[in-house]
Amino acid sequence: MTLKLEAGTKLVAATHNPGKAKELHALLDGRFEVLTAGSLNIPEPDETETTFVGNALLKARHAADLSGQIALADDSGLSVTVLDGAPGIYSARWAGPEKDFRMAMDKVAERIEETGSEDRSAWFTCALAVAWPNGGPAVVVQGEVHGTLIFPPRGDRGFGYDPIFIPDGYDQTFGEMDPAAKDAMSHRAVAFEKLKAALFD
Ligand code: ITT
Repeated sequence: MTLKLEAGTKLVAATHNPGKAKELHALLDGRFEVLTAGSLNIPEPDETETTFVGNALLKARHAADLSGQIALADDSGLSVTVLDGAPGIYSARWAGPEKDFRMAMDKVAERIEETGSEDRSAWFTCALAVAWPNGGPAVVVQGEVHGTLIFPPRGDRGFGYDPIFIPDGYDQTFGEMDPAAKDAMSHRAVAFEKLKAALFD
């Protein structure tokens, strides 16, 4: 069986994060009729899996089954080398219920300081899953972008941990960069290219 997403297909973007939703809309680029999880009153599921891929699939299946439509979900996060990959799948949770990313970025800085290491390397991961409703098939891909962390945070564009992350080969943080430049090479863009190749190229 070949899975293909035809242009114009209705697709539920299964995210409650407005920063992500904006980037996913830019990547989907008018190709699909995008419905949002919020407008369909789809609640946020508990992210009980232990990997980005597992949580992306869980979120896509949840939204597809509740909406009866094909759903696209994103699970992503920042991993710090000297913190053994933390916060990783807990990236959103480090910001607490208030979603306070200034606090989360301070926590990353403190934890790195505590190690005594000079290593500031880190990477973002994005898993994207597309699931068909009613226990139908699913496709999941993953992309990464590597870079260096800088403190204090710089720039007010983007979302989440963007102001402390400088991708390799650039001198601005994701928080300072033009959003189109981020969308051309981010972990989300890399994952999206793989999804396109699998489902709609
Ligand atoms: P949904 O599950 O509703 O999509 P969420 O924010 O809970 O929203 P995740 O569980 O995937 O999503 O958490 C990912 C967190 O990692 C997110 O809240 C950001 O703080 C961070 N993150 C992911 N991609 C990022 C990016 O491109 N730039 C900055 N931070 C990012």
